[in-house]
Amino acid sequence: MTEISNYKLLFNINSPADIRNLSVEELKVLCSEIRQYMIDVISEIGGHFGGGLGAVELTVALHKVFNTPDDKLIWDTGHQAYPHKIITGRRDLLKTIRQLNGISGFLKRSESEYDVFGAGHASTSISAALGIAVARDLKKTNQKVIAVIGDGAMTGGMAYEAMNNSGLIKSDLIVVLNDNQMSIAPNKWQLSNYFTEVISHPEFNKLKGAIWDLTGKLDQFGDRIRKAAVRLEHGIKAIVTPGMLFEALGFRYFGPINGHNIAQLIKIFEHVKNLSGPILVHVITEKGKGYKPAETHTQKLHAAIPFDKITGEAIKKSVTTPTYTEIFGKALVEIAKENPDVVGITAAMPDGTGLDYLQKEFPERYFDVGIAEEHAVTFAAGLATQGIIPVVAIYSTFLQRAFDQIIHDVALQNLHVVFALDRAGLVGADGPTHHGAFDLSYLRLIPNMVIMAPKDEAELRNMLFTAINYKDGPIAIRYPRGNALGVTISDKFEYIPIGKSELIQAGSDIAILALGSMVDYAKKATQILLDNGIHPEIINARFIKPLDNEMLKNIAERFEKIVTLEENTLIGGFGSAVVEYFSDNNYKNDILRIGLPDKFVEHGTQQQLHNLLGIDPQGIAYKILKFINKNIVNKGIVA
Ligand SMILES: Cc1ncc(C[n+]2csc(CCOP(=O)(O)OP(=O)(O)O)c2C)c(N)n1
Repeated sequence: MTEISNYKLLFNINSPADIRNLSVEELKVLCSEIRQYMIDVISEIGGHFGGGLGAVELTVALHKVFNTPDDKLIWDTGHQAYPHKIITGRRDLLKTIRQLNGISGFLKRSESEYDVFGAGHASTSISAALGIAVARDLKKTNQKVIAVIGDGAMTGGMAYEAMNNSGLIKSDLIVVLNDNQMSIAPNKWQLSNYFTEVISHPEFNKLKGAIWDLTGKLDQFGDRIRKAAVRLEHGIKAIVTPGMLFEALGFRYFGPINGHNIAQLIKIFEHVKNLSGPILVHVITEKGKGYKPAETHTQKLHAAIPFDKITGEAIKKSVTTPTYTEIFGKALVEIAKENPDVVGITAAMPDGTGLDYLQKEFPERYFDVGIAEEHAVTFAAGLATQGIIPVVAIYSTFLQRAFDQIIHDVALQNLHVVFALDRAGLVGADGPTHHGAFDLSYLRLIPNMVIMAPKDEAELRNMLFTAINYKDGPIAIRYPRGNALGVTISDKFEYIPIGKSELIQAGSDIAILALGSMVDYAKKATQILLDNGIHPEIINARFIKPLDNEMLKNIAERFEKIVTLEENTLIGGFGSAVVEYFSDNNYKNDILRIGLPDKFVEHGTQQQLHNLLGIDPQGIAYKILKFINKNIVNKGIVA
């Protein structure tokens, strides 16, 4: 379906320069072709979808009016930038998006000169754009700087820190607020309600024309009159437009503009292009625009797995085991039914974290705080001071944002907050911005923190039960993205003694201390080791902090060579903790640490990445055989 003959214009567009001479009518055709191309490609390979569909006209208008890449266009989060990629020379590469060696699903500086600032995590664009604008001022050049931020990303505090600073610095900067009233889930942005109220007010609509007239004429005046008029404009707008907050922060507000009307978008961008100081253009768009299933099922088609183009229904390959996310979400509801003090907190990811189950069952004990990870943690700390048991469910990668809140607001006061870190380890297609590669390192150094990782879904349930019933302080569980192993689950919960590991299989030649997802890989690697005459002892560490010192002592005394296995960066992770124990206790055993390298791992499937890094069962077995100087005589087959 992506044959060139189906498209009149799209395949002539190899860079934004090619769209600058097109008429408005031609641009409309181009926009519908970009949509069709996105539908054709993404229905086959999956990827972020709804945000991009809604930003097509906006993207085309920005590249038409501004002289990219000299003018600097900075996208927030990056999942909505597929149209941007398509018209900046990566149209044909879209078929490779999020695949091993293919283009990234987000913005990436090394990928294109049009990707001015890398993204993946939300709410960074205004800060980055201000930095770029100030650098321009210092270097006395004159590029335009434009940040595009979604209403979802506006729930992140950093956006306001950046706006406040922009208002102080007064550098020339245009912020485009792409307002589709959706985050992934319905947005939790309080200002949305305010905008809706103002915009639908009849007085606003009467006055709007007059205000824009004034705004349009301002720049024709001389300096003194202009200054006075600008003040007047600010004053009037502050009273009658929805931009009061932005005006108060020092931005000139323009909007709201219909974000699917390309002619109007071009007109407003042409107008604000030459204005000075911080400008905010408020654009209203519809997520999923132009593709009915994505307009209707906005949340489901924010990001899609391959789907039927007609119905929008996902094409599922086969019946699979439940995901860790589902297991967690359902277990939380079971525990919450018994314990009325338990509440759940998500930062804009109800489905992603499995908290949607709690939302349905106990809406009053469920809190979506928006993309506000720092706030989520301190909010939880406040709840915990009053005897509530907050379960903060945040992906490993996004909890990085709340490092100080975990230390200062939770751990220092030794508050009982439960952290549930989904997507710990390599996440696959989302790549380096989203891999959960660092949580063991950033949590392990915090006093009072207990950290667990389950070997399978049954253990995840028991760890959640343990964490909720452990009253002595902060406690974290990290578990991987994707389907669980399919083990039998008991409907009874079991408390796991804090700091106790589990012997999986006794052995005599080498000890493998495995953590979380790596326990299963260690078991699978055993066959190759056995084929080569090596009998490993396998231990499920369960706890990274506190470590099971009794087990470590026993292992140190029985084995000369020890291997640690983890899906976390080797720096400061589980292996580091074990090495510290050995060093502190004067043990001289040989230790091999297997885990993630000290580099950012690219995107690909989880399996491909494990294989490339030698942390799949086969790679693990080979590394162990090399460690004990064994020639590999039998390569073995791993399921
Ligand atoms: C710090 C952080 N938390 C959570 C996410 C997950 N996330 C990705 S996109 C998104 C919604 C963004 O909404 P918005 O900015 O309005 O963009 P839209 O998709 O609506 O265009 C969320 C919550 C993230 N990328 N970064």
